[in-house]
Amino acid sequence: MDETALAAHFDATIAGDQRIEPRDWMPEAYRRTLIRQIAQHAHSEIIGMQPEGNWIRRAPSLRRKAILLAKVQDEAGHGLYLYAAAETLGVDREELTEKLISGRQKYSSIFNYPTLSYADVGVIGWLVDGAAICNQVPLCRCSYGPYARAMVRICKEESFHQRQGYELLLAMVNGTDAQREMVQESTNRFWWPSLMMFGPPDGDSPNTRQSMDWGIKRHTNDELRQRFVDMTVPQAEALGVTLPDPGLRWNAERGHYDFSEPDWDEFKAVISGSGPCNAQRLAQRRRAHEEGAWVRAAAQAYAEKQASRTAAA
Ligand code: FAQ
Repeated sequence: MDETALAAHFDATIAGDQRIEPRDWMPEAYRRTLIRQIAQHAHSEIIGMQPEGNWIRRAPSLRRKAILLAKVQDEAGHGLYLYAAAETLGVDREELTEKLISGRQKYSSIFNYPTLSYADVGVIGWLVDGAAICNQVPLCRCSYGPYARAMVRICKEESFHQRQGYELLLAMVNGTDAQREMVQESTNRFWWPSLMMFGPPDGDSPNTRQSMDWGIKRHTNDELRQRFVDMTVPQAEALGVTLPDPGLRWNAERGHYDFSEPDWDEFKAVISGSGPCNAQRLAQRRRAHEEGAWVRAAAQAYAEKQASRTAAA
C-alpha cells in the first residue's frame, strides 16, 4: 500500500473506534504524541514513588507500613508497563529515562509537592489516586492498543489505592482532634494541586483537540476536572473535611458543582521546573539511576550469556 492508502486505513480505523497496533502504519505526529504522553505518564508513576516513599520508614504501625510498601511497589509496576507500552512505538526505556533525568521530558506536576505528615499518605490515595482514576479510566479506551491494555490493569490497582487512602483517612477522622486536624491540613495543601493534575484549561491546552480526534484522549481536561470535583465533594462530606474553596457550590441548573479556578501561574511554574520539590525529585531519580548502573550491567551480561548458551546448544 502507498502512503495515501495507509493513511486512509489509519483514518478508517480511528473513525471505526478500532485499535491501532504497533505493526500498523501511523502518522508520525500520532506516534510522537503517544510517546510524549506515555513517557510523561511512566515518569509520573516512577517519580510518584518518592513523596509516599518518604513515609515508609516512619509509618505509624506495621500494618500501615505493609500497605504503603505494597502501594509504592505497585507504582513501580505501573511505570514498567508504561515504559513497555512506549517501547512498542520504537523508543527505549534508557532513552526515555535519560530525557527525564536531564529535564527534557515532563512528569506530573503533583509530585513536586512535599509530603509533610502521615495524613498525606491518605490524602494522596484519596485525591491524587482519585484524580488519576478519573483521568485514566477513559484511557482504557485509547485508540493505541498497548497503552489501552496497560491502563486496564493500572486502573484496577489505582482504584484499590484510592480506597486504601480513604480507609486511612476514615481511621484518622474517627481518631483524635489532632488527627482530624492533620487530615484537614493535608487536604488544604493537596486540593488545588490535585485539580491541576488534569492539565491546563481547555482554552490553553494545545494538545487536547488533536488527541481527541485521534481517540487518544476521550474527554477534555476541563470535563475530567469537573467529573473529579463532582465525585469528590460527597466523599469530603462523608469524611467531615472541608474542601478549601469558598466558591464551591452545587449548581442545580448545570447539575454540577461550581468551583474556583486553580492558580494557573503556580501550575506553569511547577511544570517548568520551579515547584517546591522539582530539584529534589530529579536529583533523587538521577542518583537512583546512577546507583543502579551495576544492576543493569549485570542483567545485561547475564542475558547475553544465556543467549549465547542457547545459541550454542
Ligand atoms: N503535569 O495540551 P495539554 C499517577 C503538560 S497519575 C505536568 O493539556 P495533554 C498515578 C503537557 O504534557 C499522573 N505537565 O497536554 C500515581 C503538555 O506539555 P508538552 C500521571 C502537564 O497531554 C498516583 C502541556 O502541559 N498521569 O502518576 C500536566 O493533552 C499516586 C500542555 O497540556 C498521566 O500522565 C501536569 N499535570 O494533556 C502515582 C495521565 N498537565 O509536552 C503515584 C496521562 C499538562 O506539550 C502516586 N496523561 N501538562 O510541553 C494525560 O492524560 C495527559 O497527558 C494530560 C495532559 C491530561 C496530563
